Amino acid sequence: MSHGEVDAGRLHALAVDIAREAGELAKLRRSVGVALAATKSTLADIVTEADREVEDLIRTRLAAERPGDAFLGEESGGSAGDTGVTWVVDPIDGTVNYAYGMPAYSVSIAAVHGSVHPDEWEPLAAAVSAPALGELFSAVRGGGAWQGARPLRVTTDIRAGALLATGFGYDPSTHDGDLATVRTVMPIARDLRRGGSAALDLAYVAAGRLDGYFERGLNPWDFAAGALLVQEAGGRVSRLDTASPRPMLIAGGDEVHDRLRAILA
Ligand code: LIP
Repeated sequence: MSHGEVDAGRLHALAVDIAREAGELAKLRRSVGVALAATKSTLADIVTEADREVEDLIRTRLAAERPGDAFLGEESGGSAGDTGVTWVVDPIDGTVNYAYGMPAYSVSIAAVHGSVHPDEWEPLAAAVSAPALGELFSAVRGGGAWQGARPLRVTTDIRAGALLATGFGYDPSTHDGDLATVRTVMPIARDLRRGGSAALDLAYVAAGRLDGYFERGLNPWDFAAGALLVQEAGGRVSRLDTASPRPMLIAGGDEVHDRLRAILA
């Protein structure tokens, strides 16, 4: 036992089980048509009825299995607990992809210990389910990262340049600055991908399908699970410019991580 007598292995098994069930619900709702529930920070920042229903399923399952844990979800906010464990949840990451019928969306569930601040929490377990793609990625602190039964490992050879992913926020006024950031990073890149789900981008870094990832302005629920996947796959994740309203997240194997930090810090 570690982290205040919390069994990370049991949290991992629970995260995987709930992410799988929540992913199937998201896929079912997508198959019958998606209803827009509301817009948030901008007209482009949408929430669907499925986002809310999936988060409710996750929250209900966790309350039943782990009643004393805290919760922080993208759609329903936070609730306190008394066990030291907080579940950080994005019910459908890649919501715009989901609304348009594109398969690159994911259910992201992480269990952290101690603080709910990303620079202070201790990640314990993670699950990222991509139901439309038939894949589930998971990790347990100190126990490795997996896609199904396949162990994950970040890449190390970037002699041809790094295959990088990034993303852009919902506020159009930030796009010029983010595109300028892309321009500064391209000299180390072989190419760039923009998948639309931070959790899935980070899972792909962990799986060696991307060499690295960088993005400004993510919310804790976007990266809580994916960051542990990368770390348990031998990579590194850092938050830069944390005093700004849009901190920068970078992830990759050692060389890519350090080269992104040198450019973006
Ligand atoms: C999304 C992130 C993505 C980012 C989008 C959005 P959401 O999260 O996963 O990387 O580029 O702007 O923040 O809103 O789909 O949960």
